[in-house]
Amino acid sequence: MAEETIFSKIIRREIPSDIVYQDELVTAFRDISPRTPTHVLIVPNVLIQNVNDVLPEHEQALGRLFTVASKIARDEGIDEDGYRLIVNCNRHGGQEVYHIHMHLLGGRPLGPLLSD
Ligand code: DGP
Repeated sequence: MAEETIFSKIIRREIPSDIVYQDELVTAFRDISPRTPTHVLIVPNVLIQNVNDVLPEHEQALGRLFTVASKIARDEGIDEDGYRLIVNCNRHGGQEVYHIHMHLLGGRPLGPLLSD
């Protein structure tokens, strides 16, 4: 059984966070250390540690991450200029929180995908 992270508490609204969207499948909230003017994390409400643990039964919730990313990008007014979606996995991917999440980053030009 995967261990819960701080994100489960955010999803259940047990600790404060800036939630911008929530439905029965996913929750989206502003990153605590934003790297760009818009930096939102979109997470499935169910705990999946990372991409290595994704199963066919998760497809609906994980598909919803994209639907909601598209909506938030529009709401934030960054859809036309563009933005970046990132999902980190494990150590080499730079994953810090082991509850799968999609970063929505935008609001300024982001440059090349990798800096080194
Ligand atoms: P990653 O490296 O992909 O696992 O990104 C984890 C992100 O989660 C990182 O950008 C900071 C953010 N984060 C960590 N703890 C919290 C928290 O308690 N609240 C919020 N809003 N964001 C958090």
